[in-house]
Amino acid sequence: EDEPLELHVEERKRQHALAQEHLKVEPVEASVLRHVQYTLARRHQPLTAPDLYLATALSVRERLIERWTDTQSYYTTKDPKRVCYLSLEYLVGRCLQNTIHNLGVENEYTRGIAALGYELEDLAAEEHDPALGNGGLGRLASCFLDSMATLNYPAWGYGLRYRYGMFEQRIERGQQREVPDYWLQGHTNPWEVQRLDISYPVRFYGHVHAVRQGCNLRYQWEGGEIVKAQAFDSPIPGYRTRNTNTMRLWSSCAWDEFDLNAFNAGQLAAASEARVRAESISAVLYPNDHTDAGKELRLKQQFFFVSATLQDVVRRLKRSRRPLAELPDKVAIQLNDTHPTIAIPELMRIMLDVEGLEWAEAWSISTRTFAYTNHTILPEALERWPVPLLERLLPRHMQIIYEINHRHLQEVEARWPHDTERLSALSIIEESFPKMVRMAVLAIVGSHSVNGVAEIHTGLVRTRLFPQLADMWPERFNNKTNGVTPRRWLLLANPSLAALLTKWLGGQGWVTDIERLRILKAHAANPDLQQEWAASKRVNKLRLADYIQRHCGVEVSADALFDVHVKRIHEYKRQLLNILSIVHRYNVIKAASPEERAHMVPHVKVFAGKAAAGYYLAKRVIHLINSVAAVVNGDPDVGPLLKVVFLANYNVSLAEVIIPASDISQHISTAGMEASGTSNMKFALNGGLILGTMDGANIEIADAIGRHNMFVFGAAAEDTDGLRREMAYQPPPTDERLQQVYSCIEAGAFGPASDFRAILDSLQHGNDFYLLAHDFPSYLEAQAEVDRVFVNKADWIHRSIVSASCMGRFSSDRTISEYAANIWHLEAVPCPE
Ligand code: B1H
Repeated sequence: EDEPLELHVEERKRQHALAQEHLKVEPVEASVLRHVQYTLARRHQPLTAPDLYLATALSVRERLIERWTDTQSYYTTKDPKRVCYLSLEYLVGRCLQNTIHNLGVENEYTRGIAALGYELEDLAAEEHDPALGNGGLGRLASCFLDSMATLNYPAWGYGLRYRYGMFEQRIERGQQREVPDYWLQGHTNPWEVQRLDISYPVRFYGHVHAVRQGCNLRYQWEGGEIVKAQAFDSPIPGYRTRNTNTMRLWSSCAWDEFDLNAFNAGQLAAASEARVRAESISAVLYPNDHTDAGKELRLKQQFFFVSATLQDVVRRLKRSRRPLAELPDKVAIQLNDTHPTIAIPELMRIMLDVEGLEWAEAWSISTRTFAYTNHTILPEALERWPVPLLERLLPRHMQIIYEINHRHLQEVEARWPHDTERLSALSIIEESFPKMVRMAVLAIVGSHSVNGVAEIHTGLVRTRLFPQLADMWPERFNNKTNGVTPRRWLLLANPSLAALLTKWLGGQGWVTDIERLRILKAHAANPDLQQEWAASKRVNKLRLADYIQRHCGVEVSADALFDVHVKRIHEYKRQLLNILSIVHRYNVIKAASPEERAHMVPHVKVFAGKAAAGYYLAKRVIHLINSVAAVVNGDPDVGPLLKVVFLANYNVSLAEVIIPASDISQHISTAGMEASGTSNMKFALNGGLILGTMDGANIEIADAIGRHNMFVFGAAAEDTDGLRREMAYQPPPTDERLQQVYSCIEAGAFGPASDFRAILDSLQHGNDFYLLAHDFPSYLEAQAEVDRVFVNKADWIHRSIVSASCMGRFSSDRTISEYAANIWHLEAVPCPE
């Protein structure tokens, strides 16, 4: 990237040819063994899987790096418009097989590794799965990076390199225990390069100093504490294209010069304290999905990564000798939720205080550069920072936010004179005690685009969350329905289905064009296809059954219906509704005659997901699931008719095992609360059917695959408010079956009732905000329908084929093309081979 523009093209071509030559003469085995010998320095020891994994990764990395450096210098030469995706979370997943597939060297590597006596798949499992994110929002960022590279967009992913990622979840005595995930320890990470030459100072605290310049005042932010942001780059290879983009993650450390002063003054203790404080900024990921804890360190993380990123962006613009006025023509910055919103006042500060631009021009540049994605309307997730905290930590930014707000409210006043209600609704500052900065309002005021992540969600953002802002700037609001990458979620995760698709669709074209799956729809009734389809599903179910056996010690049959509910544990996602219905199913089985039992569909209920460490009710739900599992699985009277398992430590690599194996997956959020959901797309793409509510992307999936191919139940989003009011006014009687479930738990059927008191209270004496009791009867009906269809194998497979074949719209390639065309105004820049 940093190669001078005038690099000799001829010389580069010669180097390239030499490297090609070199690659040709060195087969996989030799390259891997070279790394074992000379990089790992293990000549005389026997080959172990961890060593061989690392050597293989290093071998693959060499081929990757060549494409990467070529792409970066090609971008430098072409100097096209770029997009910078700013995200506090990335859930990358393991890299080895993804890289091998994208580079198209899977045959070579499979054979080479086999010759060394190992299976590539087993080596791949040695890789630690980096978990630098919470859930859907972080995984979406990684799917987007994959699509941007595959579609040849010049794109950068910027984020934080947490030393501790998402905690490792262990289940002990049925309960969650959090273990720190020190993912960098004990091995080198072959998928990143530390850029010692790329680092920036980031300031905190201090004061603002005003200086007179002619008849103007200029402001200068001074003093305080300076921390160093150090770049770590990871290559993001596109699928079967030379383009390889960069994910740049910042790591915090002490600023040496700053440190040295303290050292010289003999203040060693102070210096080492400063070092610890500096390093703490990128130390841990906050594991609070959907709750804004308002912690100072979190704000420091946000500003730290944003400041380093903007310095990087501005430096690159200047290096191409362009004025800041051209920024919006050269860079689009996408804010992944409000987490990086402090970038808006920071860019303003740079332009006003450092570059000397006037407000009007700076503001115009800024708003044309930024775009904001909203991912939730849950009030507890909407970020608000106390004004006193901002004044202390980022004094100049607070001033700028006040100025932005002042000008913004003047505009409001001009359009709607004397409308105080509107003024306070539209204000960036909430007049509470203490005053708060509403980051979402700041993000919308300071951007040219605000998008939701599914049709229904965008509608709710417009009408419920920010009606006055949508009124003011209707053209700013738009929808970009989420998508998932077919590379990781089909090609890699489901080799048997991938092989089937390649065979039936006449080649691998579907990997970058999953609309092609639609061709299969016409063949959904073809017995050959059906038979192969079922065989593929069975392979995946056996793989999951084996995992369950090894990790839970529970034997499950691949003939049973695999019913999966995996995602973060949250009240609105209603894992509780599911486990209550399982208790009901257990009651029904216990009461059934042998004759009735013979007609029942055996179920394997699979749960997985993490609860935020401080989320008490979510942790009780995990406990309840495990307690029910222990009783049900140990009841000889139930046998294979019902098994319940909770798989610990849900993450990307576990998802890759679970998703292809599902017959049914549950996406049963209270309507109106799940912005989109993305695993629903992954499941359907892998031939699983959906049991769900009319929420998030489920609605669009139902449209695409046909509503009769989905099992739908529950209240509609537009009815939830009314229902809550009615229930508060006149509580309806509880469904008898649900009442019986409560009684079983109360009676201690699953351990001391006191363990589940809080859960029962939330349902019986709370206001049933999440509408569990309301939706329970229709949920059971939908489940009965699932069982009826499942016994008709041909019908089931038909639905499975039709729904997978209609999922073309839910590729992140489609989503990214829409962002590029409508928000970023970006063109593809394919790097020549
Ligand atoms: C989503 C979050 C989120 N929405 C705050 N919001 C966080 C909010 O650490 N925090 O403070 C972390 C995450 N995550 C999810 O985004 C939605 O719930 C899903 O429905 C959606 O599919 C996903 C991607 O758009």
